[in-house]
Amino acid sequence: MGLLSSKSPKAKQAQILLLGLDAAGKTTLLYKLKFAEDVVTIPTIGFNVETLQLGRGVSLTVWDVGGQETMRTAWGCYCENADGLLYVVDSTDRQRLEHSRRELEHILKNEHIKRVPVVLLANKQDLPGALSARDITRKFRVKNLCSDRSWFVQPCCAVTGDGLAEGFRQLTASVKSHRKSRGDTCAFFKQN
Ligand SMILES: Nc1nc2c(ncn2[C@@H]2O[C@H](COP(=O)(O)OP(=O)(O)O)[C@@H](O)[C@H]2O)c(=O)[nH]1
Ligand SMILES: [Mg+2]
Repeated sequence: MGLLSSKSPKAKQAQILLLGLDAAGKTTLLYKLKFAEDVVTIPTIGFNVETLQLGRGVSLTVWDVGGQETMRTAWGCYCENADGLLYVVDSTDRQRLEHSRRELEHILKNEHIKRVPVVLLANKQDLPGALSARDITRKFRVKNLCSDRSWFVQPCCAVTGDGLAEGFRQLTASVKSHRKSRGDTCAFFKQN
């Protein structure tokens, strides 16, 4: 089943928030990981919640919160209990790049996700004219935005799945060390 392995009932879940502007590719990405297949997406009203098992006793609960203007005001409500943030960027949408950057800046100010690790997914790398991960890093001024936390920018294509496993792996590792640094026992990362 693609990236996913069978469910371990004992594994405690890390809460991962999946955000980004509408049409960035969040739902495509989520279902690519979950079902390892292509799905036809419709704009998300409210949110989808999915639990992914990524092996080694790690499972992630991903909140795919709708990205339209009206839903964006509600993003903050989902921050409580988040262990990590996946922020999806449409690397071809140059017009809304600054808009997307501002939304990320805004969400990172939420006190519930202070120092919570971030992985930016520079999505739609299959399309001509897509900005590279390096371009996105620079244009988002990620070093400044995320100076208080661990961050990583991962190029990916939600349609083919390229780069998704790497992005999740990176986030999982960062969440793990973040929780350790907070003194958490990190029980949910132990082998069950
Ligand atoms: N070419 C290409 N299209 C993508 C990619 N990811 C998503 N899409 C398309 O972008 C559109 C919006 O995707 P969706 O997952 O609904 O975005 P969401 O609003 O962020 O959930 C859909 O038509 C997807 O098929 C990608 O990596 N490459
Ligand atoms: Mg969606």
